[in-house]
Amino acid sequence: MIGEVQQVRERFEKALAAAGDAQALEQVRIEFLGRNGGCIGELMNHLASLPKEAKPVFGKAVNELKAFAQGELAAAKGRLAAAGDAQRPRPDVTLPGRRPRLGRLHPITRARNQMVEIFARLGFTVAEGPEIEDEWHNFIALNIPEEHPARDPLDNYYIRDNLLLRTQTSTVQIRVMETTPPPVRMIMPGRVYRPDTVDAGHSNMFHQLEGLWVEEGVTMAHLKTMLDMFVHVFFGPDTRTRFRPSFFPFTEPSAEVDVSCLLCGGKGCPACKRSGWMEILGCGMVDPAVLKAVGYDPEKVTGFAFGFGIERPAMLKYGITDIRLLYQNDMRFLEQF
Ligand code: 2NL
Repeated sequence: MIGEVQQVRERFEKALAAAGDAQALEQVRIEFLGRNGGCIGELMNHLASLPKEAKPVFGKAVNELKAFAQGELAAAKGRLAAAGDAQRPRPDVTLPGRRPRLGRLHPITRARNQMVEIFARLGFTVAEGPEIEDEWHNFIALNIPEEHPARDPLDNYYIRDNLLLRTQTSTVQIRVMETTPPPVRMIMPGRVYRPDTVDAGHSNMFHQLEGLWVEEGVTMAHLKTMLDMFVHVFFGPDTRTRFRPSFFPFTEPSAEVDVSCLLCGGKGCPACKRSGWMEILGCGMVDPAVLKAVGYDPEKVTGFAFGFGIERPAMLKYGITDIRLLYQNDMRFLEQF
């Protein structure tokens, strides 16, 4: 009986060697391993007629043949598939690839990132807050009284009573101070909204970055040093600064800061209206009334604050002459940065 198993094995090997394509292989599989009438399966039918002692030996031999046939068939199938692949034309890996369309950061984002990075190196952390605000955070805590023109309903985007789009990011500074004891040294970049008529130089939505440092012993000297350092890194080491006395309800004393004209270097040109200077930011020592409003003790801590728009310095740096280009998502414009 073992001889019969050997015979089937030899027939299988011959048939397999002769099978040249997938269809022939499948025929071989059906002939030898087919569920109904496959030769190897049929061998098992002899089992019943064998003497008891011979049964295990025979059964083992048939099972080994079955495993062998399955393995050989799978290997032959693999060889056929590989040969087919070799005949198909292969991709030319020396051709230049498809260049991926690289994205880039919006010029406002780039300018903001640079500003944030400079202040981060001076020890400032970043805070953000809501764009919809109440009158406490946008006006009252900032010492802007009810009758102040900045609170005119026509000069603000009111959503309803006591709810408006923020006009400056000082709102975030108020929120931080209300929830954090001093010292705080933070910058607040973000969008702000004012119903101005839109033209080449104005937008009713723009970006602002405000800064605040409150701690025991902070003076106007710290303020001047920080802002000088910022201007020299952002606009270049040859840029000069000028602090002019000014007034804001939330700072006392207050100043406006000019930089030497970035286009003419200070000689005077149309861009700086022949003055040689460009105004870029407002600043001052935080008014004691503001410190009191957030629960700080103005007898113990002092602080400075400053604020500037991101658009104007960004436009000066990148040579953009119309602010509206920044909001139109025109790829021909944006791809230049
Ligand atoms: C500007 C420039 C400024 C501030 C913003 C500020 C924030 C707090 C307290 C005090 Cl919480 N001041 N921010 C200070 C000075 C100028 O923005 O020209 N604003 C009208």
